[in-house]
Amino acid sequence: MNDTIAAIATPYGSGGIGVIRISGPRAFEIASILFSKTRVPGKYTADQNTCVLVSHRVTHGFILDKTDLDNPCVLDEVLMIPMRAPRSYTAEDVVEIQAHSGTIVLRSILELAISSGARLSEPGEFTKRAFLNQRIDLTQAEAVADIINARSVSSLKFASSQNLGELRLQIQQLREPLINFLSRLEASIDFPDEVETFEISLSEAEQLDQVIEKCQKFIQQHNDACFLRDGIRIAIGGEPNVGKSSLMNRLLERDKSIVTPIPGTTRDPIEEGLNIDGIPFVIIDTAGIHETDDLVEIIGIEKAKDHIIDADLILLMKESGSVFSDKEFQKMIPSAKNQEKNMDGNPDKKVILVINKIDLAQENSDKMDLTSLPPAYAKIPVIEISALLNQGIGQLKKKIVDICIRDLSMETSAVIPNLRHKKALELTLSFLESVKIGLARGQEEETLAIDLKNSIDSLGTITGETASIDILDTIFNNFCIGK
Ligand SMILES: Nc1nc2c(ncn2[C@@H]2O[C@H](COP(=O)(O)OP(=O)(O)OP(=O)(O)O)[C@@H](O)[C@H]2O)c(=O)[nH]1
Ligand SMILES: [Mg+2]
Repeated sequence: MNDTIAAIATPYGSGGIGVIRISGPRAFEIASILFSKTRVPGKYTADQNTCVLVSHRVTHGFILDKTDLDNPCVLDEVLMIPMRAPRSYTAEDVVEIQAHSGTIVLRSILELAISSGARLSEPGEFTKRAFLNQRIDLTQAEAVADIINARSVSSLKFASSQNLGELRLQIQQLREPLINFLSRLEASIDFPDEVETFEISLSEAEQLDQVIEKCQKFIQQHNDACFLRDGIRIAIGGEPNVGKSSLMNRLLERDKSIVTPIPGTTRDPIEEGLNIDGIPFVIIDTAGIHETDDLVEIIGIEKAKDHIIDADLILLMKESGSVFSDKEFQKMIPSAKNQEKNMDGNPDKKVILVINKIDLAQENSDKMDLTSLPPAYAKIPVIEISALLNQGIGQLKKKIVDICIRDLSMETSAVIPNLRHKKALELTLSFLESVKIGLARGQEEETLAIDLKNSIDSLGTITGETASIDILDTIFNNFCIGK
């Protein structure tokens, strides 16, 4: 923390602008060694340049390589943005140099900064410094990584609200009543003569229940949001040749899966990311499910069934005019027990029946009567399409979004804990449950105090107040260099 770090903050490669970031006590000094307001080297001394670097004022100038003092040369024309502590990203003195973006030019400027006294930063070190200088908490630092890695507008919105400190605030609100409760408990341990047998007050009991409830809600929100972070998994399943691969290609708007008139074309499951209305999905084309002796197909069918069980949404495909039976439905949507688990006990909830090849039905003028489907199919939404003629695909996409979003209970402004937060919340819950059981059984105050303290500490690991070095390393090592 006492040294000055530097890194290229923008991606490698050619581009309009590339940024070099310098942070630490010598940032201004190092920047002014490299910088000159004039392209005529030597006209300005380093001292004069130091005066030029006024905090939070963009300054135009040139980066000079003065390795050969008699013959200094201009490396690039740049804009310099000096920011005095604590009004910077790291809360230290920071200088950002906006140069032209090219691997060689940026590396050369970085090397100059390093030879002038800076050290190449570790991954995530700028953000780590912002955290250690208490400008941001751990949830905000993690949100920075989430913003960079966001794969959809909705995950970006969640990350941004976390970046503004919303989760930190809510975790602090959970810790507060627990800390108050603990101090009263400790007082009764420390001054047994003054405090009679400890009893939890009505409001403390209520607050404890509220904290437990809130932790449970956070965990639920994490589970819901996994959909949005990792993509909602949609498996396309059905008998061979019904047009599953054709539908996959239509949804992706490109030819990803092989389509042929030969039944059994798709063997291995084929996965691809897809964005509909800013929501990330992962779509999986699977082998056609049917009875077969072909060993390769059998393996493919097993994989297909696994994907169908794991999927958040199943597009069950049938050909227009084909026969529908409950028995076949059970075969296509295997392991009803697992499905019930996936679908909150309602197996009809996340299947869309996709009737394909309606172009053929129209030709034969024998459109299906969808009102008399057997019971297993009766409750699920039906969309008719022609994958070949690209008909009904927009309607299907709309249905997919409706069904998936309907199930997400949270609002877009909700605070979403990540997996690390979720584990800490689960630990907090287990300690709080022990406190509750202990209170009910009239356990000694010392034991209650230990459980309560542990619950407070585990909440503290979320914001970083009680996070260990290991946790910090794991988080910041996942960042890129320059962030
Ligand atoms: N007329 C018509 N033909 C279609 C339609 N959709 C797909 N097909 C044709 O049906 C045949 C099978 O299509 P695929 O997409 O390969 O079917 P699949 O379900 O992936 O087949 P498998 O991988 O073998 O299980 C191909 O010849 C497609 O051109 C459609 O909407 N109308
Ligand atoms: Mg196929």
